[in-house]
Amino acid sequence: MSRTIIIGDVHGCIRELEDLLSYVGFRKSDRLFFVGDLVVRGPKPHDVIALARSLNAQAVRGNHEDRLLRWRASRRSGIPFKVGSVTRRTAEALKGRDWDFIEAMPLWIDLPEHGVRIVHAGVMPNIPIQEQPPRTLMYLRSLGKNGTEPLELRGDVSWAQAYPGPDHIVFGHNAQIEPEIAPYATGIDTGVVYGNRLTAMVLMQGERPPPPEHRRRVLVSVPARRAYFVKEPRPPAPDGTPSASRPSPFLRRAS
Ligand SMILES: [Mn+2]
Repeated sequence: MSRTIIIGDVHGCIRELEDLLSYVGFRKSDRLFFVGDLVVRGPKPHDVIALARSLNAQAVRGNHEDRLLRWRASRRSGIPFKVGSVTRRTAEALKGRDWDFIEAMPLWIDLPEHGVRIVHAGVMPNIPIQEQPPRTLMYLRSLGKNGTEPLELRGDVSWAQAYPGPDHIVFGHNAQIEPEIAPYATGIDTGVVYGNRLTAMVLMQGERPPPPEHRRRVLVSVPARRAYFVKEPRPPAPDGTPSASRPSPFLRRAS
């Protein structure tokens, strides 16, 4: 029987991806999907894309793939687009076929058999998917202004908790220690690149994600072998306001 396996943000962590595929007993008959951010920050961008390609996986576009593509476009057009050394190192490690794969990544993937829609970051509740700005789908983290404004920072209002369905959204981007479980959404970025875990949702043929109290039944994860990237707290904005109202759970502890 064919299963559907949706994997959280890999960020170049090839060994943990192999660990997870082996842990779930991945077979050729399974269908494999990724929530985006396959690369950048972790050690092996080319190996991750090559493995995804060889397993006929499909992936939605994450903010890191977006930045890689914008960087490459800028090199071709001559219009400057700044990226940091981490993104640049990944860009230089990618080969031609890796770029083809990244370029083909859509903004969302629908799996009607499971009532699931995969996006990288999230959606604005109550707006049809075709009307969501691409930037929202790749960068959204929380909601501002009484739930009407998309925010790219960690805020106090979760779009996932506010999202009313009916499609079940499986997403990444907002790395947490534990998967984020909402009535009609599941966040599966558990920060493998920061040394936490790599998580997947595994659905049997025709299975829909169970209600929140049973959601864990379809989630599996493997531990990171190490931390590959240390997240620094962002400096405050020039006017002195904090850059986010809630810090990332993966900020380096003050020593
Ligand atoms: Mn992301």
